[in-house]
Amino acid sequence: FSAKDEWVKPEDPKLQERLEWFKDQKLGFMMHWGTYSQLGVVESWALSDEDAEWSRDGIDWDVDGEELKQQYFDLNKTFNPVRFQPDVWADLAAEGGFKYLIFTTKHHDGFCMWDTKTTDYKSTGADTPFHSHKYADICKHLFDAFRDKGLAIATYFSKADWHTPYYWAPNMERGNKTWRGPSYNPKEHPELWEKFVQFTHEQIMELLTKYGRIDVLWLDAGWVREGSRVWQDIRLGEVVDRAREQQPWLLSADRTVGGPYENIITPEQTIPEGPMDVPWESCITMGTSFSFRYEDKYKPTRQLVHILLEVVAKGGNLALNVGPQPDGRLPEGAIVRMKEMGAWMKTYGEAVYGTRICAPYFTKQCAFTRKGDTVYCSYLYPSDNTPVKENVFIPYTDAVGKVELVGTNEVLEFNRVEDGVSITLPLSALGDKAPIAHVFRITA
Ligand code: FUL
Repeated sequence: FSAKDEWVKPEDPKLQERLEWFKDQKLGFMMHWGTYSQLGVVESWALSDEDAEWSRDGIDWDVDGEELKQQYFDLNKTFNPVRFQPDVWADLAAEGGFKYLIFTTKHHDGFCMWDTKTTDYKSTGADTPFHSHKYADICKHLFDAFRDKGLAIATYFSKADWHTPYYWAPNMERGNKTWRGPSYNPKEHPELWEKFVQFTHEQIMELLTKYGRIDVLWLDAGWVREGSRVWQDIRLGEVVDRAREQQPWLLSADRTVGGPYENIITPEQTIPEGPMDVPWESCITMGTSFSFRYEDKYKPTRQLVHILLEVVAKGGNLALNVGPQPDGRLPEGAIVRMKEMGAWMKTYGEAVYGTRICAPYFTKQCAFTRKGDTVYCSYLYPSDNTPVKENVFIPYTDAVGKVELVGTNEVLEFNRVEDGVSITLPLSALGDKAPIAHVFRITA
């Protein structure tokens, strides 16, 4: 993660404090939802010729080029998620143990999920059948519902916008195919680029001033920045500074850009190899895609919990992504897993929330965390039928005075052995099926 070396500690003590708050949260609920959800393939990318092979897979478009793009852009005319119930989503997220929401206010296709003044290409736009629905201003109702449940709000916002005529994104290296946008060169037409900058700033300012308290501005499309291909400076720092006059707690994640506005590093679909001491958050999909797929396969709850424990043991947060359905409901498979994760976190959350890294961090079998003087070791079982042995070895070499089993609070026998501790599990912990993990609470 190259940006790791460019991470800059904010000077403002308030922001330093907010970063500690961020590290405490551990589990975010990310959602990619937009008109693209109707296609059931992938978010926005069907617009990109460069990515056509996979992003248009199974979409029966017998047109090409601009015509195809028009069909994509026309998806607003059928976007009508009449079964959207923000309170139901918020309830599920709270039950699942999620502490904050990360929502796609606008993905690369430029469709705005809030009532912006900058374009009619939005959930409240006249062409969108949903515009007259009581929840048409999706961001407003979603953010309010999640805040009511005590969750914090992060706004995903794509800097790239393939809908506005002020954006230019040519496919420079690969032939003469272009992404959406007029062929002007921002270097030759700074006045057009400036329009794009103003348009983007206005959108972000709307979100940050009219939609209540926002905790994190999560800016995607890191490639839109000076020095990358042909793009020019989009001066987002100006917006963040302005927004902070009203929301001094605001953190920003300007992905892969580094510098003072990338407060949080955001690896995607991957977990760093070792612990990282900068604030970071991995976004990982529950299924295979960020946006809804009809035939998607979700990771088992066991694997999702193990991913979370690995991320946390390495000092990060997990932004677990679910793609809502075009009708406005969450997929059944996702709901089941959210509930199961929540049930697990109810018992074992003390080893997750509010913890910090603790050597030896993560071995394939064990995930360590620390809260004050208490150390937690989650001993992971990869599957139901992994044998559960009575004596468990954990590679922890610091002083150990007492070991308890989280969940039952039984005090466990242990022996100091070379390079670690051997813990004896009580009979009650030795069932036929391996649990997701045994979690040990260790004090000196
Ligand atoms: C990427 C985007 O291009 C993907 O579509 C997705 O939104 C992911 C979280 O970030 O950069």
